[in-house]
Amino acid sequence: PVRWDYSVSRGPHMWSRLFPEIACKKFQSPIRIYTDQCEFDPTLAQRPLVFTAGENCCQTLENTGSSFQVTGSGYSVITGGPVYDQYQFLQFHAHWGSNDLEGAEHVIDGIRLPGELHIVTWNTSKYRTPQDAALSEQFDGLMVFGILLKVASSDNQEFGKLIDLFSNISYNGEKIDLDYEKVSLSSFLPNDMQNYFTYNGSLTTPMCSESVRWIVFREKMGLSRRQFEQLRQLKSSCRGDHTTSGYIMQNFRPVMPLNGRVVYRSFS
Ligand code: BO1
Ligand code: ZN
Repeated sequence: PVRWDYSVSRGPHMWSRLFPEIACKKFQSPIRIYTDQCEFDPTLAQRPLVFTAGENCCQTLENTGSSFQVTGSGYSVITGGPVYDQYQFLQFHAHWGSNDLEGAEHVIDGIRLPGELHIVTWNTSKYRTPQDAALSEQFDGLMVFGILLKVASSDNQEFGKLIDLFSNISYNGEKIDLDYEKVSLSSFLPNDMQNYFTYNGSLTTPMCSESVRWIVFREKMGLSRRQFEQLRQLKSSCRGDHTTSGYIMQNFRPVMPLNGRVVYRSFS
């Protein structure tokens, strides 16, 4: 398989050359969102988004070489909002920058925040496997929840639990069980799940499949400066591999053209 990353030679500006299929895709993510240019959809407010936590929803924590990732076993589901199908939790990961002036993928009202958390869910009503859902090229395959990360004056306790474990996943490919850590997915969702933007888009990494209903929450999550620094300490190389060095930082894709899509908001 063709390798991709966030470097100059294999990074976002090269993805459409490395994977020519990507070049002709029109409904890509992330995008710029302007609150006053979104269309208010009153039906969204009538159908609240509901998250139901299942047991063992956060099973493993790993370094994927392009982010940290918490993977679940299933049974945590999200219903309501813009969709009628049931979506099951798969994994969450994040994107961040080399400094506090960049890192988020979605840019809201012209402001680029230092990071963005992505909670990835798949449609269990229509598809057989997460893979089928991701490759469907139907906007109902996956639903990804974006939570923008901002700098806060104090540590985020729940995020801190994960960061405390980062010494076990310093290198690409390293993975640990979370069985005894009691990481709860609900603490990574915003308190206010009813105010959000939603649009049809893509995965933000190759193959950038156009299979995603995006939900970007209005409420942001705060991490301390120290916690952002700790994200930037994860390594993109494998343990013992001295041919490459480097840290996971600037693992975000630049904004892509809207190409006539409408972004809806759940609030007036
Ligand atoms: S993102 O949230 O748009 N940054 C994003 C990017 C890539 C994936 C997921 C979310 N990759 C997909 C894989 C599937 C896999 C799924 C869940 O993640 O393409 O094969 O099933 O881990
Ligand atoms: Zn992501």
